[in-house]
Amino acid sequence: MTAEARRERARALLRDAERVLVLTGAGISAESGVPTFRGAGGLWRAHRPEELATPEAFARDPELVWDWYRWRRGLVARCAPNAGHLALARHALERPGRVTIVTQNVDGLHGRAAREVAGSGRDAAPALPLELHGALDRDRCSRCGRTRPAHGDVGSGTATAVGGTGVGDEQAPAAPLPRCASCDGLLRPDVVWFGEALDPAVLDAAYAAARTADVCLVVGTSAIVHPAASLPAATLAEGGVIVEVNPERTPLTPRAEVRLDGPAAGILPLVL
Ligand code: BV8
Ligand code: ZN
Repeated sequence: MTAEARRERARALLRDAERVLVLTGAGISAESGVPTFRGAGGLWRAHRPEELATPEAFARDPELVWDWYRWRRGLVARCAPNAGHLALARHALERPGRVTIVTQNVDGLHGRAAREVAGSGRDAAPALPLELHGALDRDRCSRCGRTRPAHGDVGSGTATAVGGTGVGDEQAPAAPLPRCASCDGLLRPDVVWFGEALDPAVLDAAYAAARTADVCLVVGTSAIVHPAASLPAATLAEGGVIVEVNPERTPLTPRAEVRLDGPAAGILPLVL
């Protein structure tokens, strides 16, 4: 089947679908400049996510983990939604209640795309994603659970982010660890680390959408992190089909009705 024939097949499946579940991973943000986790650019400043995105790492060295997340916040704050995010947001806004976007990403780019496409006149809600793994730009108290937007903490993790002159004083003392305004507990990024449970309400909503979807559109995920990677199987189990957008094959590829082989920012605008 030619690439265009595959795209036509995907268009037909998405056009005829009453309900669509979209599952996205780091690959959809690659063209926005956000490193993926396991791809070639999958290093986050010489750290692998599996080694720092864990409660053990945070307990062992909260300063290192906070410095890493501050650096990531700074990097993501300089990125913007790409044509793939915008095409998905437009698709969801045109079909309110029929398209559910579920993301493993914590970069907030789907939410920014939804608000950008909706503009000031429309409600962005139909295109806002279920964020399975939390959000980089939110803090949570490790003691009482209260959350807050990441105040001015969107630093680049370097001296300038902590009030240093920023001129060559990269080794400025790290910022004091952020503490909860209510209970003085140590704050942490409000993301789900490896070994931590996902928010049950978010996961239940994602599974409900997966079970009722005619099509599960899987974009830019290596499909190895669970439980996220098991959502497409829930669509298959109820008779739905998988459409995969990824330049590489994944464990889901053999079960996909069609795989569109290429970058999300190029393919999604052609298909949605
Ligand atoms: C849990 C937030 C239990 C933090 C993240 C052994 C077997 C099975 C499971 C496990 C196991 N050992 C451990 C587990 C469980 C573990 C897991 O699945 N590990 C994996 C590595 C095997 N899962 C967990 O720990 C989860 N929790 O199981 O809890 C429990 C239950 C009850 C009570 C207590 C405990 C929690 C998982 C969440 C971890 N947090 N992130 C942070 O970001 O700092 S996960 C992290 O990986 C990101 O969220 C990321 O999104 C996610 C998945 O990665 P991908 O998104 O797929 O990204 P990746 O780089 O891998 O792939 C990119 C893809 O894009 C590639 O395919 C590439 O080809 C493609 N691509 C590249 N460019 C483009 C593109 N596609 C399109 N366009 C492009 N331009
Ligand atoms: Zn607290």
